[in-house]
Amino acid sequence: MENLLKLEPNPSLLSNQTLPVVNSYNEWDPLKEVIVGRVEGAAVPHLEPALLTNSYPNNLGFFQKYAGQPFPQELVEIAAKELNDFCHILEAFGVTVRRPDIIDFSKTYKTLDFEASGFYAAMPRDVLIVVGNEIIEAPMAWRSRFFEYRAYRSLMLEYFRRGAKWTTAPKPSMSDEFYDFEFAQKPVEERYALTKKGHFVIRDTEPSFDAADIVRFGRDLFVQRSHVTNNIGITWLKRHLGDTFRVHVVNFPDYNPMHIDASLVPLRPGLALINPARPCLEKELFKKAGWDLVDAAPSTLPDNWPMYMCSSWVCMNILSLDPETIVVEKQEEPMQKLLKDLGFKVIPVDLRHLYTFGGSFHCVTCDVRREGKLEEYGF
Ligand code: ABU
Repeated sequence: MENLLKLEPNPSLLSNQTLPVVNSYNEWDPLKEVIVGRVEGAAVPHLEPALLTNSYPNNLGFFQKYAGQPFPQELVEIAAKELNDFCHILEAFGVTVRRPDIIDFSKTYKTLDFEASGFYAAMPRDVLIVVGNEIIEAPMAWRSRFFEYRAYRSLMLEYFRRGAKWTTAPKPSMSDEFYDFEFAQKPVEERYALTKKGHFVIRDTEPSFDAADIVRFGRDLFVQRSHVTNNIGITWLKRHLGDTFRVHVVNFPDYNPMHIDASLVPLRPGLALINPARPCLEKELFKKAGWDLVDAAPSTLPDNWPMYMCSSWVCMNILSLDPETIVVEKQEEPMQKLLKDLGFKVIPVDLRHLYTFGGSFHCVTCDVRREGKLEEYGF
C-alpha cells in the first residue's frame, strides 16, 4: 500500500468546486465522495428462492452449513482489511469516503409475509443509486436484504438534511407469490433455458430492482432484466425518472443474471468494457451512438477460489476515479494491461478476498458525488 500512496493524485480530484451534496450522472466523472461498504456484521443468508437461483451448485454446502450465522470470522477479517486499505487509497486521491453503520445481520426478523435473517452492507451499489441530484434506495428482491437499507439510514438522513433529494422506491412484500419456487428448484440447465426465454425467479407482481442492474451514461441509463429486477420495476424507474432521463433495457446471454456491472462497464465517453462471455445483444445501439465496446480481459482468479455469489468476471467491476484513472484489482494483470493499453492510469488495489462476498470495486461503492453535470453521450 505504501507504494500506491506515492502515486500522484489527479489534480482534478482535489479541486474545491462547489457541488450539490449528491451529484453523479455517470460512472467516470471525477469522484469526490463515495460510500464504501463493510463486511463487519455480515451473515450468511438462508437458501431462499432468489439466492438458490443465483448461487452456484457447488456452493450449496456453504449455505447449508452457515445459514443464519455470521460469515466465518477469518473471511470477514481479511476482506475488512482490504476494504479499509481501499478507503485509505481513495482518501489519498482526495476522495471523501463514507461507510455504512455496522449492523448484526444474523438477527432474524419477521414481516407480515415472511421470516428471514439478513445478509450484509458490503455492496452499497446493490441498494443505492445516484441519478443526478437524487439518491434512490432500490426495492431489492432477496428476503435477506429486506432491511439492508437500515445500514445506510444515518447517511441518507445526513444527505437529506444537507439538501439531497432522497427517494425510497416501493419495496415488494416478498410474499410467496413474488417468487417462482419451482423455478428455483429446477436443475441449472433448465433454469438457464428458461432465463433465455425471459423467465426469472421473481415474478412481475410488484416492482423490484437492484440498483446494480442499472448503469449510468448521463441522460441515458441502461438496465437489465435479472433474477432481482423485473419489468414492473423497470417501469417504476422509467416513470419515476420521467423525461429528463432515458432508460433502455439491454440484454446479455447471461443465464444467471444479477447485476449489470460485470457485463457492461463504461470507462469514459465513447468507450465501454463488455464481457466477452456475455456479449451485449444491443451492440449496434452503442456503435450507432459512436461508442467503442472493448472485450474485458478474463480474471486470473484460480478455479478453486470460493465465489459464493458472483462470477470471476468481477475482474471488470472496476471503479473510475476520473475519465483517466481506474482502480483495478491488484492480481488482475491482464485487465490492468488492457486498460493501460487503452490509455488509462491504473491503480492496482488488493480486493481478491472481497470477491468471495460477491463483488469488486464497483459493487462495494456508491458514488455520491462526482464533478460534472447532465450530458448526452450520443444515444
Ligand atoms: N454483483 C456483480 C457481479 C455479477 C456477476 O458475476 O456477473
